[in-house]
Amino acid sequence: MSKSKSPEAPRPTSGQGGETHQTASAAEQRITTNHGVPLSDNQNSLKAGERGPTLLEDFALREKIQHFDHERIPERIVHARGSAAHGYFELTDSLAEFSRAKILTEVGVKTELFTRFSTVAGGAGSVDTPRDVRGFAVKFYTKEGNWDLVGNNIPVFFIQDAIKFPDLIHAVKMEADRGYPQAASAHDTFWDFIGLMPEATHMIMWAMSDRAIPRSFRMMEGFGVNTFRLLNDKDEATFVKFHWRPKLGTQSTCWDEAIKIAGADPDYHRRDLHEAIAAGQFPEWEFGVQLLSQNEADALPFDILDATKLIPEELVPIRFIGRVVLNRNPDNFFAETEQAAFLPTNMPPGVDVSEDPLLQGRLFSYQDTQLSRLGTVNFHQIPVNKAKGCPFQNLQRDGQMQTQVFKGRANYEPNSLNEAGEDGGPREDPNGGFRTFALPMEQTKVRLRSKSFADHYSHARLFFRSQTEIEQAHIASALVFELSKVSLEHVRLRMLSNLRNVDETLAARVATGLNLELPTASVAAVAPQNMKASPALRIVGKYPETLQGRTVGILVSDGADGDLIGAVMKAVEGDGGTIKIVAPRIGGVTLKGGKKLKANGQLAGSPSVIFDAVALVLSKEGCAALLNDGAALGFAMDAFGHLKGLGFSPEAKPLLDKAGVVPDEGVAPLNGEIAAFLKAARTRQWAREPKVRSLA
Ligand code: HDD
Repeated sequence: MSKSKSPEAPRPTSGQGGETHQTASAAEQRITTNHGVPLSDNQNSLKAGERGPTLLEDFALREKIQHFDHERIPERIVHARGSAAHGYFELTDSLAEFSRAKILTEVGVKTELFTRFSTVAGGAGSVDTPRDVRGFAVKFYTKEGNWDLVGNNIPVFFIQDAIKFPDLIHAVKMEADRGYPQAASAHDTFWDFIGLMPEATHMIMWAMSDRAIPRSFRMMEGFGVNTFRLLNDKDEATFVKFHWRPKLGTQSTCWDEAIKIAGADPDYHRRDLHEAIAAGQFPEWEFGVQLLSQNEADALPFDILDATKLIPEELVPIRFIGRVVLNRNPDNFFAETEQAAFLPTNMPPGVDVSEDPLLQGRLFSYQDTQLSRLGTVNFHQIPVNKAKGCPFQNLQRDGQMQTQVFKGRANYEPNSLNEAGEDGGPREDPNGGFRTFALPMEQTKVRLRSKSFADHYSHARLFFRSQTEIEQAHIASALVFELSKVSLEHVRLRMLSNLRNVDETLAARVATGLNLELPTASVAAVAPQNMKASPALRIVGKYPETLQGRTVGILVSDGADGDLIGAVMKAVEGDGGTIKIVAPRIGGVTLKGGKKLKANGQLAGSPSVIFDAVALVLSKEGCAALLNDGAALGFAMDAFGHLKGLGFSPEAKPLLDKAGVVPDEGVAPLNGEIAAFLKAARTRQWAREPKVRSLA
């Protein structure tokens, strides 16, 4: 073989006097090894001759490859896929009567925080929109240490006792022998487990509701789920549940849409959060508490230590005490989002746990899991985890990746080194320090579930019966979808038996959807009660009709009316919405009159599922050219099917007709009048649903 260089593929010769596209202009920008040795060539490994083998001596190559080989760390066992942002909490109403935590008593003070949203079941590389619970974890960097509220977008949980958590997660994740399905609860092992755990039925109602297919992280409610305690100056305790309520309202996708988004944009939620913050549209939540005394808790017909139960707002109203704003994207995904370690054990003085047996298990698990994920007891020194705005100091020493350089001899306590003029190190603070609620106890050791946890169906019934008809139909249809993916008939039948205890009409609808005979009802440990409906648990009809946080996609063609496009853009943006132009080709189109319009997305890669509303502004010829284009037809058909507002220039009508779009209130001609389209674009067209989909 010839040793001469190939003329087509010139060898980069950076650092050897040859041409290079990237030489350092200043010493500070020089690329170096991890130990600071500047490099002259980052393009070529060191070889014995131009075409010879690579030399072991090449420390720069070895270091670079070795570091790369170790880039991955274990992903979270659950909640592996997530996205995060920095922001702040501002207290507007003091809880001094109930808590001595400064963050809950200093009105007007802003506390930095870091929030990570996640799905539960899928791996780190899974998609954003499966049917799943969403994690809602907040780390407040308070003056008195980090406070981590590690919640979800659903206020209850599947199980009552932490000892069942590994079983739950094994059942929902990929099946053990085949390694699928990824990020989906619609499979045998999940429903097998759920059917055998009637305590999960309430959570299942939520997981089958539209709450589990959120439109955006910005449009999710957050809940601390477990019951906690607040402790005041006198160490008096009050039970507390934590709530976040999104300013944009709680909003969801349609199931068919969520499935399609998974293909069109697997990073849909991640992108949405990042782009909103980058555009200065800062996501915001009201932060609230439900407070109740021991007596009030005792008077409830359920146990507040049972995480499968919620406290209806109609019984104990939420007191909103502040706001959370997310205003800064992380600089580096790995360093911040991936290495963030949330610990339910992180609480400032004035906040304390309850005896909820699910929470009690969590108090062990998170600290433990961080050790295998982050590899060292010093993970609290990673910048995103480090306490800010307060000193942290103790006598814990050494360990892998220790970054603190301690001075002096005081690594034990008590000591009297100060008497010799040395620094004696930090001391405990009986007044300002964390104190645990002095819960009176004299008990027998048992492995028992409290009888007060035995009612598994009343809250499931409460949730289902509190929903609008639309939402009830979605729950029934989601159950049909999921159980249709179950291959074991006895598993389907068992779920139907359990559902009869929730609501007979629901069980019958699901049975019809599966084309199965209704089996006898399972025996409930405690007969379900009819609780007073809680309209607060609905989504439909509650979120604000606004274009804020919503994106309108305009499909355009060559020869389209630029004035009309401009008018739609102005109106949508004026109302707080975002516009994306979609064109058959990414270079854009030439409008009527010759002006060019650039596109944000190409039609095949920008289906209507990624927009909240669409407008089709086409020329006659442009429309004709798209009539046989599946992507164009799908654009209109899906927008209509997903109950979106749809505006169209008169020339685009043939495309709508061919796509099966039937005029209704949400389908608005754009002939000089934009108000009707704007109105339609601000919400979903629920009235259309029965015409486009058969629901259970
Ligand atoms: Fe958990 C992560 C939420 C019960 C054990 N959990 C994790 C995250 C969230 C929740 C949001 C991701 C945090 C992040 O973004 O890094 N978990 C919950 C809620 C629960 C719950 C709301 C019920 C009230 N979890 C729960 C139990 C156990 C765990 C009962 C174990 C006994 N959870 C973990 C964990 C994780 C975790 C294995 C995995 C990775 C991590 O902690 O950092 O320790």
